[in-house]
Amino acid sequence: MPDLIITNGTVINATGTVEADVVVEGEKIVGLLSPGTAETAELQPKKIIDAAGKYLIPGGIDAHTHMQMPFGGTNASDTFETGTRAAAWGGTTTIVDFAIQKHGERVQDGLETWHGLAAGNCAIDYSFHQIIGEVNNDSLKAMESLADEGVTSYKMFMAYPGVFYADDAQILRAMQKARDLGLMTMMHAENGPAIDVLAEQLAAQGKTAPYYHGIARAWQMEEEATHRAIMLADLTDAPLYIVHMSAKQAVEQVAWARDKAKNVFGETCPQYLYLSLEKQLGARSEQWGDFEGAKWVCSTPLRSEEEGHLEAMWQGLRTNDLQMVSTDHCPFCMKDQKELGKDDFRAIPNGIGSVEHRVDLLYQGVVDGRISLPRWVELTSTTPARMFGMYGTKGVIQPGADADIVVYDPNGHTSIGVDKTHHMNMDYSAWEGFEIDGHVDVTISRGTVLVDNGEYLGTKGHGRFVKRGLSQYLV
Ligand code: DUC
Ligand code: ZN
Ligand code: ZN
Repeated sequence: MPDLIITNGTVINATGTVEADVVVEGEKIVGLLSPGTAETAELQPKKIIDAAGKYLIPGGIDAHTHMQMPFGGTNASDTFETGTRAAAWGGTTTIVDFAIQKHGERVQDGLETWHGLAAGNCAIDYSFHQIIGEVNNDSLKAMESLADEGVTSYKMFMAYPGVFYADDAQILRAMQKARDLGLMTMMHAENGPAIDVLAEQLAAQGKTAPYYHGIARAWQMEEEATHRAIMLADLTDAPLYIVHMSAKQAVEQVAWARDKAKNVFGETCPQYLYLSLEKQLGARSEQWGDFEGAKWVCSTPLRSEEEGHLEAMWQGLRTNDLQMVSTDHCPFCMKDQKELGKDDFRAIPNGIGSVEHRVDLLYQGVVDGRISLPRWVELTSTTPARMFGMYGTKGVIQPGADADIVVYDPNGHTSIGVDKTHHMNMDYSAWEGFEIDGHVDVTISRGTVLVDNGEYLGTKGHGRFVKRGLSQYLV
């Protein structure tokens, strides 16, 4: 006897849409039936969800989050508990967070620490990428056991000198290792040393408002680093995934590499599709004392809409020069956190919180005619699963997959704001006032209903660690 049948919905996979009833036993999807055949076959499920007029989509996979990340003298304000609960509210059933090896630490210890932070605290399933904050002989050796631990991707930073920064020689050595091991190299591609000089010069001129964060992190810094990362990946034959892309010119570099059939991939984030330097950080935050702009200080930075960066991100999603939309969820409250940079933008902790809104914000792209329904699912679930070695279990509604399913109402409505729908542990919303023409009605994780039409039924500790395989996206 099935535990659950979701009837009368339209199932949307990356491959297309079909009217089907979805049958769930335990944690798994066991069948897709033509509508009505469950009754004819006299299947008597323990529970029925009527999804007439609704979409059934595979649970969202946010492959870039930073729950409780130590950064800029503070910690990201969502813990694994609060952040994964908020994710469930927004239709995300899996996150891939970043375990951190800091300078002077062992990679194994960093991974163990992050397991300790997440275990027993997550509402949804979780996995880890490994940040290699110091490339040396020990960390290169430690990379050899990552795949056995289910951690098949690692991240380096071309930014943040003195914190996570890796120079070209270190990047080259790590990429050689990753190529041999089949690991995916993820890159924060911004020229950190040059950015730091520009930031110092701006501050010396008294230009310390949040707006100048984006001026120091000019698009040339992103284009240059992206190109350099691509060339090092080409030389070493290592697959490369550039995270949180926001500059038109940097995406052109990825497109150029992909046209040469390279295994080079690009991710953008909702903030680079919808939020801009003009609208969020415009003239008002250039004024001394207007600290409002700190809400949108993140890296890479918000860019100019007038210069076409936002449009280029949408175009990249259409042409598949960009394959994924993750959030880079790294929330900080204004009070006591962003405020650390009240007198100097360089001290504002970098990050925006969006883990709750990604599926909705991308659905608005469907409503606005920018992407199709299957592409929405591909960007938010299927490609993250394939890119990071989870496809089949996650990222698709088909027999044998985990029953991670979202019932999405295309006729519903979601108003985003700190006092409205927001469950993230933040005292503001970077998305205040956004209105979405759709709604997450029900979120199901491995057969368990976490969110049911405005009611939260999830539990801390339901979420399990996902051991990932190697990328299933390479050519
Ligand atoms: N960018 C952010 O905005 N926050 C955390 C780290 C990063 O690279
Ligand atoms: Zn980054
Ligand atoms: Zn990040």
